[in-house]
Amino acid sequence: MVQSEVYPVPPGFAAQAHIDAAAYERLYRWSIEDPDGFWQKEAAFLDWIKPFTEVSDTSFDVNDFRVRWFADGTLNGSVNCIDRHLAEKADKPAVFWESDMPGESRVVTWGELADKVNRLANVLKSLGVGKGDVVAIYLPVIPEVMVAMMATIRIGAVHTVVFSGFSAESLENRIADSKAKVLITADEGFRGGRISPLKRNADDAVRNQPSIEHVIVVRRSGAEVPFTPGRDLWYDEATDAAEPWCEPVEVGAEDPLFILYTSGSTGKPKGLVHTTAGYLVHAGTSWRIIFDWHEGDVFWSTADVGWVTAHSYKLYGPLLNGATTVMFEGVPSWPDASRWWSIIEKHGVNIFYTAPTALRSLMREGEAPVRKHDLSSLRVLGSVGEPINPEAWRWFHSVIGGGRCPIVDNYWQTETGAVTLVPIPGAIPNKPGMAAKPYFGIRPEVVSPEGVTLEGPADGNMCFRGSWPGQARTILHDHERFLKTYFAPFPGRFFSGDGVTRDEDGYYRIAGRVDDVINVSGHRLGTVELESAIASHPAVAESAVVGYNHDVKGQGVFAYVTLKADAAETDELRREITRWVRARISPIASPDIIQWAPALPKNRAGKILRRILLKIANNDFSDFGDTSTLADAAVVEDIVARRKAEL
Ligand code: 6R9
Repeated sequence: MVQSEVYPVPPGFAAQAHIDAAAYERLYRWSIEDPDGFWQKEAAFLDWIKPFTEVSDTSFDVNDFRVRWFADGTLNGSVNCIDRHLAEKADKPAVFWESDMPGESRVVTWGELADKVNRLANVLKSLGVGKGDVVAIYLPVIPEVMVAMMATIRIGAVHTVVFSGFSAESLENRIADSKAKVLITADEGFRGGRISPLKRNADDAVRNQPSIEHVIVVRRSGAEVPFTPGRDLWYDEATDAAEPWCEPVEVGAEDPLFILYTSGSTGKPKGLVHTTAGYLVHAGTSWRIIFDWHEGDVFWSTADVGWVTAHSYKLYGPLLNGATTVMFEGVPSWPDASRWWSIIEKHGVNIFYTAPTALRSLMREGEAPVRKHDLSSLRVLGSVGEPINPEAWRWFHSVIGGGRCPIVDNYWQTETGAVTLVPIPGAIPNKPGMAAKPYFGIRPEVVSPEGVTLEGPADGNMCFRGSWPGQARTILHDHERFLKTYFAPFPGRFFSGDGVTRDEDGYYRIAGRVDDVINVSGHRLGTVELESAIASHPAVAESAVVGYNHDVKGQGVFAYVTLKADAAETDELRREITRWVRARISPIASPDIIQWAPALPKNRAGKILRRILLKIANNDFSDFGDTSTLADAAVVEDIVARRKAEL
């Protein structure tokens, strides 16, 4: 195995860090030998209404599955995220918000945040929202998204945040599945100088969804938008008229906190359910440790609020710790490629957390846009969402971090709630591209396809043995699918769906998905979901989608499309299919390449041989392995000839 480069913990960093190498060793061992003792101590991070008496009751056996943490305790999430900081911080900034439009910004203090949260909670209550009801949130990256989430959990309701870049149809599917009672949206959103018609999408999404009784509309652009009296309310008018105090509702530790949809290897996005106490303990304590946040630090995560990264490490983590965060509505490339760097300089950001795909696209702009700004406030950098390639890692480290900031490459998933693998910055030397070592209480296993747990340096499936508090408890309405997807493949362990390599130093490198999920710019897309969207186009007979290697996005969407007999293979139809997918899922899901294929390679049972299609998509035409199962070998030759002709 090649010895990869090692970047030691920067001089002086360990001495000021929450966790140094010795503390990591000691606490990790404790967390594994005595998980209940460890997590009981961590749970003291929260303010409880009624303390719990039992720490955990867990089993990954699919016939006797249980994941319960701190189960008889009670609490309220919004009190932990907001109220408890008010005595010290009412006038201090909670959020520095930067608009898409340069020069336009807002500062939100903890006191203002609390006021809005209480008022909106009262509005929701007056609309009949109560404990366990679902509130859907379809908002851009504006402080109101934080208010909406906090107001929802203040009254014991459950939020489901839907990425504002998703189409009306994607929003509708999530509302239909979650049976949300209220939808909170905005008139319009801004990104990169472009306007997105959020209210219009919201109207389309709820038209046939009777579960939605009311739509609350934040005025973001101030444009005239359709308004349905009786059903719709303006956020500003309703909150201004509401009382400024709302008694927080006491909820059980295992009551649901939120639902978040993510793509899986079947067509339908799954609504992962996170519960209150376990999630808040894991997200809140780990956020402070892995980013080595100290009182007074300014933290910025560039993630969109629709993803789990933002839930745990842009919203809940900072809120639980009373930290000041930057929120930026726009994109890194608009009006020019120095936008992010100007924001870091303006707010003196100390901890900056982003995704490899963005770094790769900014790298292409060279160093000039970076050099225009003073980034000396930076102390810690973070990366998440996909494996970070060593070139991007080095650029991040030297050009953005000035060679002095550790990079916290944290690996986790919507399902795991918060971090599982991470180089804790004061404790673990960096190796570029490696998410390094397990977080406290996490027991990683590299498992062979036959289900054998491998020791030492090894390649295999990324699994975790034993429960941790932040893990999702179920898929909404589909517990069977939850067990089948995550706990049945390798009995006794949670299976992530990722491949992994462990080196001779016990460092882990995530190799990417081993299931039918592709990772485009850090966003998970199910190939089956993409295929059904494409195949629903009237001209399409069938399609197969694979993720091919893409310089900037990590993976790109490569779609093989078989048309119906009466349709013609034109560039216009390619564009139309692309628009079709954008409208049905989102622009993220747009096929990068559409390859016409008169037929798809299948085995005799009719199963598409994706392995072959993946090689062709990566322009690798050499050796297709065992092709004896192909029903018709000529199909592959034909696709190869067509692909070569287009290169
Ligand atoms: C937090 C988040 C999860 C999938 C996961 C894996 C990939 C995330 C990573 C990473 C390598 C990292 N992934 N972080 N791969 N290194 N540091 O992204 O959650 O949106 O559910 O995606 O993302 O493939 O399985 P989610």
